[in-house]
This record gives sequence, structure tokens and C-alpha cells, in this order.
Amino acid sequence: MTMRLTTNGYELDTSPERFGVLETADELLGDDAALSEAMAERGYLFFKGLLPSETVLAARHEILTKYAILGEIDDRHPIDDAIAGDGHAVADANLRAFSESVRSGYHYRSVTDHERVTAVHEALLGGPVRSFDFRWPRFVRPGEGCGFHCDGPYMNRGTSRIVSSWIPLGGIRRFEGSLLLLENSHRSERLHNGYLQADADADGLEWLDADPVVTQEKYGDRWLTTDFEPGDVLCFGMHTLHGALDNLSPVGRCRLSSDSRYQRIDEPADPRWNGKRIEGHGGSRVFYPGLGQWNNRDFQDEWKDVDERGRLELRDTMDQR
Ligand SMILES: O=C(O)CCC(=O)C(=O)O
Repeated sequence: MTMRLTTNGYELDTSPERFGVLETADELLGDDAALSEAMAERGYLFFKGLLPSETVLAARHEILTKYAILGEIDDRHPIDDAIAGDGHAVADANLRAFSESVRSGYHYRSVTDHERVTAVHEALLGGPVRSFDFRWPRFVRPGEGCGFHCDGPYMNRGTSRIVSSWIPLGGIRRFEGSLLLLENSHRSERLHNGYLQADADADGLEWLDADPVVTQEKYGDRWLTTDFEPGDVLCFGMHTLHGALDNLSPVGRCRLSSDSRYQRIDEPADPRWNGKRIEGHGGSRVFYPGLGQWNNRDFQDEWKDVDERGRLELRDTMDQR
């Protein structure tokens, strides 16, 4: 059975003029110049099985076990199935400590800083690289997704030479919330002349238009995605417009993935995401995506206010509209 695909609640038009599958770049591995050329040409590089699947699945288990402590995963099912729970312990938990514990997990770090991931970024950036000190492990419940944006305005206070890597932590079928990116959007003059010059915090950016057809017509060509397997890695630049398919899992499976950023060690780092004391988007907040929809106004789709003990202070979705 073909499952319907939606993004931001809009059904995706999957006719061949508007939709396609990510092209793989595995055959370019080992040829640094060819990798850089393909990145400049496509705006992304997709690798099948770059990472050992057991490394990725160990990270999956590590993170889902922590979500099960909050009740976000229902462990009456096997934990690695990631079936959504009722989240009964979220309200009382210290989410600051929780989020730090997810990000600093040994198995999770073994994925984001794996030598094969580092080698690809070194090839693309032409020298020794480091990952940003902050990492974005993403737990996406059924019904949730991610709005359209480019990473540049969120990451550009140090250098602009940055590559993002989106890594599925487990298999992710399209209808379970795969990443969606817009072909040729990295060449969009419209983006370059406006949006890409912004600073997300200083300029109070929200997600771009939610309608995939409007977004496509303004900024690029076909929407691209695929069914991901553990071990796959999708790299893209700061100018590539992307978002996600909504998680429409018919069995209530949560989507688990990671996004991390890489830059050369000899270039200045964005202080929002690097250093001893990371403040992200400021205020007393933690990276805890989902739980409502605010069009990312004041970053609330991804960043949640917490009190002095790290407890969630959820803003009312309706008040924000
Ligand atoms: O995984 C998602 O839903 C969005 C990821 C993303 O925006 C990114 O990798 O920059």
C-alpha cells in the first residue's frame, strides 16, 4: 500500500515534475574533488551505509531508553520500535538535564563524530574539521514534522563555511517523517538576496511558507527525499532549503534522527552553538522539538522554556497565533 505523504499538513504532490528521490554519492567517496563538485552542483550529498548500522542502532537504543524514562516511549513494546507513549513524566522531569544526557551519550557521539562522517566533511571543507559543540538529536512524535528553512541564518555567526549532516537513527520510511529538501534551492537568487542574509535570532525568523507548492515555485525545483536506513548520512549546505515530511506512522512510531554541523577548526565558531556555555537561542530553554505548532515563532517549535529546575513551561499554541 502506498502511504500518503504530507508536510506541514499539506499533501505532497508526488508527480515526477514535483517530486523525486535523493541521488546517492557513494561512488564519489575517496575522491575529494568529486565530492566537492557534486556538493556544489546538487546542494547535498547522500550516502547509503556510510556508517556501520550497529553504531547507529546503539545510539538509537541509548536515546530511546532515555525517552522511555519520560514515558515518551511505550516500553510495553520493544524500546527500539519507538512506539509513542503518553509522556506522563515529561511535566515533572528536569528537561535541561535530560537533553544534556541525550546529547552527551557515548553511542550518540560515536555517530556524530564517527571518523567516516568526519572524513566526508574534511573532504568538503578542505582541511581538519570539528563538529559544533551542540548537536540536535530529534525525536518526532506521530503527527509532528518540521517547517521549511535553510540552516544558514541559524548558524552563521562564525564562518559561513559549514556543512550539516542529517543522520537517521534507525530506519525511517518516507511517511514516518523523512527529511525533505528542495532541489536547486541552493542556487535561488531570491533566497540569497534576502532570507540567507538574515540572522535568525536578530531578525526573529520563522519557518518559510508552509505550502510545499508555493515554496517550490518560489525557490527551487522538485522536492527530494527517500526511505532511510541505519547507516545512511545526508549532508547539505547552509543554502539548501529543507524541512521534513510529517510523521504519519500508522503504528505510532516516533522518528529519531540527528542533525549536526561541521566546520574547519581554523575558522571562527558561532557562539550560539559552541563553547563552554551554550545558550542556543537565549533565555532559559532546552532543545525539545514538538508538542505543538507555533510556526517556530521565537523558536518554540524546537526550543521550550523551562523553569529554574528545568521543568517544561509550554506556551499555549493558540495564544501564539
Ligand atoms: O529532522 C528534521 O525534522 C529537520 C532537520 C533540520 O532542519 C536540519 O537538519 O537542519
